Amino acid sequence: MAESAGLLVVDEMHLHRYEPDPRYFIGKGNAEEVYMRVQDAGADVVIVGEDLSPTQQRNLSDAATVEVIDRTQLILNIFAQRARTAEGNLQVELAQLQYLLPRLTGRGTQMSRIGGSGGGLATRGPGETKLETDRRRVRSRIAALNNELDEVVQHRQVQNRSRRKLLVPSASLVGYTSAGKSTLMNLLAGTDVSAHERLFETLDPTTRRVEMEGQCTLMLSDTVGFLRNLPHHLIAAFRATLEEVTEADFLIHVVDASHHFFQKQHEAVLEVLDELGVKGKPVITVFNKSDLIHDQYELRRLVADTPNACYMSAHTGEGLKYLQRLICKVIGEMMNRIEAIIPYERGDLLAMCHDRGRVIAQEYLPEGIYVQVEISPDLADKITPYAID
Ligand SMILES: Nc1nc2c(ncn2[C@@H]2O[C@H](COP(=O)(O)OP(=O)(O)OP(=O)(O)O)[C@@H](O)[C@H]2O)c(=O)[nH]1
Ligand SMILES: [Mg+2]
Repeated sequence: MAESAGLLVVDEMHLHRYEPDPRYFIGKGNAEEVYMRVQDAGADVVIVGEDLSPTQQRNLSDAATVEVIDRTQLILNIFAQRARTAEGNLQVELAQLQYLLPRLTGRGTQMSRIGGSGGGLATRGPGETKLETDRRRVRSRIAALNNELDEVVQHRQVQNRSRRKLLVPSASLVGYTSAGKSTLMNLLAGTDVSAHERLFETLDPTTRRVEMEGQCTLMLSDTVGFLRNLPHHLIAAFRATLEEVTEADFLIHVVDASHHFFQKQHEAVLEVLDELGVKGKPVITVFNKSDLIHDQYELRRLVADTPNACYMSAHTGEGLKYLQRLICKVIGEMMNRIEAIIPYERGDLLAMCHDRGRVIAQEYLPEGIYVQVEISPDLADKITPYAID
């Protein structure tokens, strides 16, 4: 993560404690060792791979004589570097300020110092003006950001609603950061979404209409990657992603099967989904990066043990056909199959069957057009008046 933030790691310490020290997190003796090693290595910044209380962070920073960053702050810094759109920037600023608020002490703040030129992180922090702000001002800024985000969210909901009127089934790509969601999005949708081995490459969701070789059509969204113990206020800030995920008809969970800890990552994503209140949606599990795996037997076993799963390489395209078939299968299961005789004057309904559904059979009869079609439940309602048993 530190490297993803653009930092050069010059030294590492691994510590075991039964309980975090309330004052320094790592214990006073360890804090003194950190100071020595910071001096030796000439480090600008110390990163602790867990979350610190504001007091621990302050004390440790005093002991080390350099800035101390905890896990959440590091993630926030990566987010700040990745944010590209206005909404992305609003989300990151909101999350940073929420993190900052309990850490404001009137003697300057950790967050603002990173944003400045002092630290080793070249990021866009909340900005210099925040340095002088008191809690009240931060709170009012948080309120203003929330309002701005509300507007953006409302605007998108309008878009989503008109998208829903098309009644094409929608799916969200979800998964651990760097699992290959954007790479898969590009492969399926022919998009040009940025894919990179850096963490959290994607911050803003992208949605495209995708056709699976004429067999089925869906609206596919690429979303922000998840992470083990994703801090809660970060989740709250990423409403755009949340909405895509909670509003999708089904999810495509991309797992980097070549990763040493892919099982843990798999579980972490399921946990985050649970926290987001996403339950009961159909999930397709894609074991990705098969090109990096030698043991194909293991992959097959994984797929066999997981419902609605396939393995593939978003990089080489291997296994793409299986995924496409799986997607059409899941969509098919969500659709209603109807047989109807549509009167000749209702050509609009016939056109709808062809545009939005999958016509399995069609025949011109004297009393109308016989169709057998798979179509979403909402559209099926329009045809049921002409349905035959
Ligand atoms: N070898 C191999 N590399 C892959 C495959 N899929 C993705 N990658 C690489 O994995 C890295 C991460 O891919 P992304 O598509 O950016 O991953 P992501 O899930 O969108 O990541 P975030 O946006 O950070 O959540 C990139 O360097 C990709 O080129 C694959 O099937 N095989
Ligand atoms: Mg991505």
